Amino acid sequence: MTARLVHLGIGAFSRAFTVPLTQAAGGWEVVAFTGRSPRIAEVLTAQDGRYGLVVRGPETDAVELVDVISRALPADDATALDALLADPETHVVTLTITEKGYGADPADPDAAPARLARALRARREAGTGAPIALVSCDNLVDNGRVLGEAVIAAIAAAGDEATAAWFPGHVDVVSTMVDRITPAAGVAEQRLASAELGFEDRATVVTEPFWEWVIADAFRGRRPAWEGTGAVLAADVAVHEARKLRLLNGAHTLLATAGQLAGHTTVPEAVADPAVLGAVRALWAEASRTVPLPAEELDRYQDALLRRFENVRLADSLRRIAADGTEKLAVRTLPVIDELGGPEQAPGEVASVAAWTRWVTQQVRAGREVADPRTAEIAEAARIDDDAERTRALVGLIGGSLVDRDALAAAVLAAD
Ligand code: CS2
Repeated sequence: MTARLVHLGIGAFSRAFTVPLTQAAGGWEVVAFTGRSPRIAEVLTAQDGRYGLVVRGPETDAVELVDVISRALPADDATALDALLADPETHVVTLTITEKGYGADPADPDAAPARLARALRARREAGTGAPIALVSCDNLVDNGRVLGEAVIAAIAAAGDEATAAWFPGHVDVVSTMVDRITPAAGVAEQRLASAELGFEDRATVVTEPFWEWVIADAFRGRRPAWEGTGAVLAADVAVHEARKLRLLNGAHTLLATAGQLAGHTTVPEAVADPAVLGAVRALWAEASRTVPLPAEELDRYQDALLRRFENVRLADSLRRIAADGTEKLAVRTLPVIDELGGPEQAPGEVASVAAWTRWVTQQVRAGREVADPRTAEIAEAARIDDDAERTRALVGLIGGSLVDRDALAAAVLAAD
């Protein structure tokens, strides 16, 4: 019998990554819930959950059919989520809810942690004994722990002591490191997939051939045999998360703003610019010192990253990556500055913060909205005339508690 996996946050990334890998593992169906916008549920439902995955290499495209989604539902269908989690055939919930999804108010009934808290209550009340695993697939270090804390906080906010007591015996929270670059797909990719697959595909995703998934080996219940597809089950995911977040994502965040300031629009254009590439290399040299892996392995990883960034056919957009800077700098950049002993010891990382402050200022002053959970505060801060005051205000909006903000603002000003 087919086992069931529920996914929360069915955006392009999960359609290019966790969903096709779950299909490849075999024997599972996926029920997908959207993020805040219900649109993709309508699109997927209209095409029976099927869509095309365009795998775009440096020279050729391959189109794969993904047809493992049995139902696609809007995030606010709480009745469906509760019923699905109460069902013993549901063993796994994967999540791609982005960094901001984890910081949501635990009492916000529309946010993923509170939705899960309620659905877990339904599972407990139904007397479903089978363990269930909540698997975070977002770009955060220790994402399983962060997810577990967010859900437990939501259970507490609901005053649900019975589910809080039941949780440790029935729910596993699992960390994973996820990696597959997935730019936004356009009409050209939809046409390509539609022609190959023989139906009008409006949910096409485009991605690179490379992918890497390291999953904590922490399931008491059933799970797809992802290791059969090439995913790695590991005792320790943290070191891989640090490697990927600080080197790949850290460089992306720098490229996104420094690249746009230098007049580029895509990742391959930005890394072809020697000045921008020099800044990436400086950031990598610092970040590498904080990742406990052999130097040769980190060197090889950087070379491989560069090859991926250079894929001109993928042409990942810098504007897409520049979104949510206050959340991304908090997990990709500030921890390195902190671990190296402060801004003075990490000029390459400080340059990324400086590029972000300059880029948001430029955007706001050109009348463009910066996509970020703190967009209104960014707009207000970016309009401050005094350089020192503006820098302090902007740096103060970056999330997390690491790194003294006055020292960081001073270093950013000195870097300008
Ligand atoms: C990017 C990521 O949007 C971003 O901030 O850095 O989406 C990146 O492409 C993925 O993490 C690659 O695995």
